[in-house]
Amino acid sequence: MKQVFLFFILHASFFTLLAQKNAPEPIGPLPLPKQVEWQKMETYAFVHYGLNTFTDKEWGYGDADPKTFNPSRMDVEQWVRTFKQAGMKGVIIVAKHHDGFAMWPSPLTDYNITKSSYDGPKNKDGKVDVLAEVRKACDKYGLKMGVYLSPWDRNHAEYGRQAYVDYYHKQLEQLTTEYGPLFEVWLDGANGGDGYYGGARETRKIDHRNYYNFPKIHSIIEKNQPQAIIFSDGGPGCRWVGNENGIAGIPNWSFLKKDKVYPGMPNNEVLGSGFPDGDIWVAAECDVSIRPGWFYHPEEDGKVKTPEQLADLYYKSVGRNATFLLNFPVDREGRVNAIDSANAVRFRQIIDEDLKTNLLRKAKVAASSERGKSFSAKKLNDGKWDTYWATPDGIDIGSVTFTFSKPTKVNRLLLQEYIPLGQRVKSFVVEVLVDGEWNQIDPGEPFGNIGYKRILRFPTVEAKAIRVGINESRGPLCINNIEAYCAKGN
Ligand code: FUL
Repeated sequence: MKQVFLFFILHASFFTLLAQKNAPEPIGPLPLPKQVEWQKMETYAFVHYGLNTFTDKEWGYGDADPKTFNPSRMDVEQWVRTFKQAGMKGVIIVAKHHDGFAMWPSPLTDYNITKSSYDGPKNKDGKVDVLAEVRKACDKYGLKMGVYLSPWDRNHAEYGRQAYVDYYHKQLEQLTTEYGPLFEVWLDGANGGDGYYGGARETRKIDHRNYYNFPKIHSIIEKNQPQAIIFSDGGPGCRWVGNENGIAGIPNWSFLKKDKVYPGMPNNEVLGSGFPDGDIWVAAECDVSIRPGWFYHPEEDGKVKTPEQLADLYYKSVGRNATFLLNFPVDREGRVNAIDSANAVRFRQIIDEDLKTNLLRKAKVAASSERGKSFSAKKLNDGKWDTYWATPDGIDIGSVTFTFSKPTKVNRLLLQEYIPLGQRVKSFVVEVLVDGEWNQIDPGEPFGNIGYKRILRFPTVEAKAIRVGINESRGPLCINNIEAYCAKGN
């Protein structure tokens, strides 16, 4: 009898062990490890600076005299220091905008920074080089660097013909070999139209889909910068969110359909929510300027987004499974303007204060089902990113309840799926136990889905417990993190 009993114990623990070890099967499309690392950056800065800053334009025609570029007190370190204080994890610098002016000493064109009035620090070849300055400052402050290289070039005489495409590929080759590791390469979608084009001053139409030879562009970047994320309307690394307001859709799927997306495509509103049944992983990036324009215009000094507006955008981008790319139009002195810098730094303080103390860290947690000890609900509030709560195979719904030791004020809930195994949750709700009754919170927007990160804001309640119910998923649940906060003044 004793032996039979022992056999059963061993047998049972053998199966428990199996259950513990066996992680859920991934459900594609899946992110590459570099896409996961990129999304963890969450917020990074954009810099639009160039001839347009001095000619007061948004889209230079390509005919402005390089001498017009004449900053009086340029200080690239001041930019990067500001970004660091604003919690930005990287900087994407516009190396060349549509006007074709190169911010580095490109030997391929005379339309470059060495022909300008700028007399700043010199690079290893003794030339002024804004990109080299950005690299140095990024290294000093521990930020990652990225570049924007506009495919449209309104200065180049050969634009619209093959010779320009070869030129563009060579520029890209240079940028991706001479400035160290890049985390992102930004290929905007505004292509073709009228321009100076070496004096021709005409309109040139191009075939958006094929003209630039995107497969070649991607292979250059992948060869020289395998860790870089390639941005365009359709990826392949990350995608435009379909608007320039800094706002992601609800729901927001990190999937696109390979055959339906390409740079400069029409109907880009689909990019806000992605495709629930997509076949490639291309998460959304929300680009927005801290001012109405991408470039500096003195008359916009009174229109800088406030810290509160920026915080709102953080919740509508990072809080909706996207990244937040905040543009700083460097001013005519060559600095991040004092108003922009103050607002950006205060914005970060607001977010840090809002999300300061995770109230669930010490709460008791229980789930409707668990896959075994290694995937227990306790993984949701253990403070670790790569441990997660999972449900057994065949169980694609579930709920998890956090109970406080005493009623606690809350007004934020943050949820994360373990995206290396795919984005799964299709719909969920959150309820709070107040005075013995369960009530659904009101986030003022649909709950949507989750993905890498979802943050809900709702009116403050004093709850004894919080319950997250997942009603629909593409497979067993894999949730790595749930946090709750009580932001002040809300
Ligand atoms: C767009 C451009 O046309 C704007 O000037 C700006 O650079 C924005 C970020 O991308 O495609």
